[in-house]
Amino acid sequence: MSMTLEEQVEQFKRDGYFVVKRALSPEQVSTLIDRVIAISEGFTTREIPDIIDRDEAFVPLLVNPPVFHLMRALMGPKVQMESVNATRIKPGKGMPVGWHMDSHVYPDPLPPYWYFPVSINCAYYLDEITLEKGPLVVVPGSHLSGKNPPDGLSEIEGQIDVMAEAGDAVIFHGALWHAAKPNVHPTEERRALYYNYLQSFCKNRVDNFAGERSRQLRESGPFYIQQLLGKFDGWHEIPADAEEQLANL
Ligand SMILES: O=C(O)CCC(=O)C(=O)O
Repeated sequence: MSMTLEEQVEQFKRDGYFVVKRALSPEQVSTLIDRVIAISEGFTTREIPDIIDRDEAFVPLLVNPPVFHLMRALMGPKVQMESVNATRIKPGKGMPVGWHMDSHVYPDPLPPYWYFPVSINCAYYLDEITLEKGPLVVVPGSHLSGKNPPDGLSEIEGQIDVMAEAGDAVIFHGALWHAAKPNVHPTEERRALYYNYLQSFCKNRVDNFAGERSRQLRESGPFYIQQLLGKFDGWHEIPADAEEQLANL
């Protein structure tokens, strides 16, 4: 049985992550795989940055309903994007990522409301993620620890491998301790997209949306996309037809 939005929020607050099953349809997955293959030509790094400006197929996912509704329930209505990247890890390349957290903004002592996230990352997995493909590893509840994770990929008590089917999304709190195991599958690729959402009061020093498509969307796109790409400074109205503007994306 599917969970209510309130139950999803409660689980996220407790664990620091939540798996959104079937966030993408099989058709979307197959299109996005083709686009990731096309834009990744020539890259040898793990991450392919600024994918909104590389292909328009990545734009609608900014406001993909099953993720975007939950994101706003968790972060409030004025969320922005920090970055949007892709990875394509070919067989034999491995490319693990050691323990880290994405937000290093850490008050000490922690305020009572510290589940409140500065950022939440959404990883869309375009391939089934098995143990061989190198799952995301998380330490549930570590977003409330107030501590940094150890370096490397050493075993941590309570750690969990997060398996996913193609099209699932995993959203995780910026302070959650997480890592990614290597892709050791002999023949299959591991492809994923990362949509990192940020509180609007945490302006980034680096603009990851400096390309022409991003600039046009920020100037004249649907309201929520303008907001996500950083059009507004400080307080601003949310127009009554903001949701309707997303209907044709
Ligand atoms: O690829 C993954 O499963 C996780 C990548 C990661 O650690 C990150 O995006 O911060």
